[in-house]
Amino acid sequence: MLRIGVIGCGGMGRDHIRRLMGTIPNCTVVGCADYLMEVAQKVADQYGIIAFQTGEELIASKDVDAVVIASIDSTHKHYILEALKYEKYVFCEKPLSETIEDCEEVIAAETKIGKRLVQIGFMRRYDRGYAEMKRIISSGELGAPLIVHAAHRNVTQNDDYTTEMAIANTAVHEFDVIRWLLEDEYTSGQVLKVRQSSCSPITRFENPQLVLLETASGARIDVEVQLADGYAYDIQCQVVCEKGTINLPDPYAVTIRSNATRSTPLLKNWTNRFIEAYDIEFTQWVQSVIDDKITGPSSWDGYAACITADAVNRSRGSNQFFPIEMIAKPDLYK
Ligand code: ISE
Repeated sequence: MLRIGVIGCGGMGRDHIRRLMGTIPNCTVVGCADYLMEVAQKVADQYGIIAFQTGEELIASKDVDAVVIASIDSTHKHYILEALKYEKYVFCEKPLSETIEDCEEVIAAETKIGKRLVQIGFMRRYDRGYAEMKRIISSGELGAPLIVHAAHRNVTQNDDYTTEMAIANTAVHEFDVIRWLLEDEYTSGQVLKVRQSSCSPITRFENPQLVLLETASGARIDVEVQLADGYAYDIQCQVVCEKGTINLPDPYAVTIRSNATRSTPLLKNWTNRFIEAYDIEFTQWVQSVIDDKITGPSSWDGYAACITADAVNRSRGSNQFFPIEMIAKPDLYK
């Protein structure tokens, strides 16, 4: 039984506690922490677990074998480094961090230990649709991938969401999953301003935005990012290869025939859209920690996504591609 501590008791943290306690084999959650102590206490009471006073205390506890971080993005680096101090396995929700320097610090700390201890929560890699797309691309049966068209549409976002977060917290999923699908690295990127949607709270963030990326092999990618699309949580991805195209399937949905109309409902949030992916992701993570060899998305992958988001965000307003230049890849991640 792997004993897990969860830092961050917001929507994602609570969903992970539910999953780790109810669905995922060979593990249990022993405690949680949140910067709002009363929130941590409420969740702890619900599950009969310990509410730690702080994330640091949770990480240091002898009762905690491995740590899950689902707190706000700006705290990720700190808690990862803290977990690395104790050489504990740590699963951190994406993004690894908001800054390149933070990512490099995590990479330096992990390579110093000389063992992969960090996994980043890029759950889309565990989605059956994306996994099948990767299998087809890697098989080479459709030839080389040339172009990717992707759309990441949210119904709504929190009050504190910003234009930059649409890239660093939302489109970061596409940055990871497309790089993984294509097995290619980005060389440059930019974001374009688009006619603004009346569904957006315009004063808060730009919506939509259009991201363009180039890869080392010359593939081109466009990602439409919407934070307030006015209809559903909708994730689309099409990879155009030399001999055919591959499309991400929509999630399972029943067909309703009524009122002279045939319809299929769409989902409203990511926790439902990727529920199976999260389950597979955590099942594999727990097993890999027990086996003492993690294989999921690494700090390096978190860094690659972050450096891409950084270049894209810096390009805003310039109408130019900004270079994406990574440091040399440490052996640990090869
Ligand atoms: C959120 O943090 C996620 O990870 C979701 O998958 C994404 O769709 C959303 O935009 C993010 O805020």
